[in-house]
Amino acid sequence: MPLFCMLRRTGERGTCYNLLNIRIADIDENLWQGEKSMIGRPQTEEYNVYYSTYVSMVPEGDIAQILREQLEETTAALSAISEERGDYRYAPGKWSIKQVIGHLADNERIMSYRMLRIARGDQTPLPGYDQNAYMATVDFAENSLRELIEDFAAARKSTLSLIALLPGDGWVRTGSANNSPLSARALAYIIAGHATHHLNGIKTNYLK
Ligand code: NI
Repeated sequence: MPLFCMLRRTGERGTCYNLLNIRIADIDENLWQGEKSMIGRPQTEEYNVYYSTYVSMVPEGDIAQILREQLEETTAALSAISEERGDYRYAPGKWSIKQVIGHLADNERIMSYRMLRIARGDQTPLPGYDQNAYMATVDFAENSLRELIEDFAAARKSTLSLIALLPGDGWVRTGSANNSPLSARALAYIIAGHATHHLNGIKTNYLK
């Protein structure tokens, strides 16, 4: 059973990959339709308005495919940055590039953990987290840029695996996090939009 399949263009054959990004099968469009996860865009009542910026940054399409392609694009873009540049901050008090990537991995794990609980029907109110308090406890300068990129990629691959195996009815389940309603599929969009937000920030503020 392939863990992740993508269709490069409508009408073409799809390609399936396992978790190590190794191509393991080709499928035609008919089979693809059967395996494809149809995760619709979340309604606005499925997430706090705070997240609407992130959700709106996600293009139309299969969110699982979008998250997978984002992993490839993000890894490629970050890998082009030199180790020396990793500790660069564009202004005093701003996070370094390494800290932004560390934050991306933290956020990915927290959001996918929320996704699991909510998709399984868990109605326990989930706590928020203070990203600045988290950052104060860890010195990402001690890690290489490459280590941090690989850690983010590991977290994203775990998200992709969770998504690939999630039953369809899990996606529309809604729970509560940080005192607001939140659905599993909204979390998938928030994860994607949040990463896009920070990657755009790196390109704009750190790589000029
Ligand atoms: Ni963030």
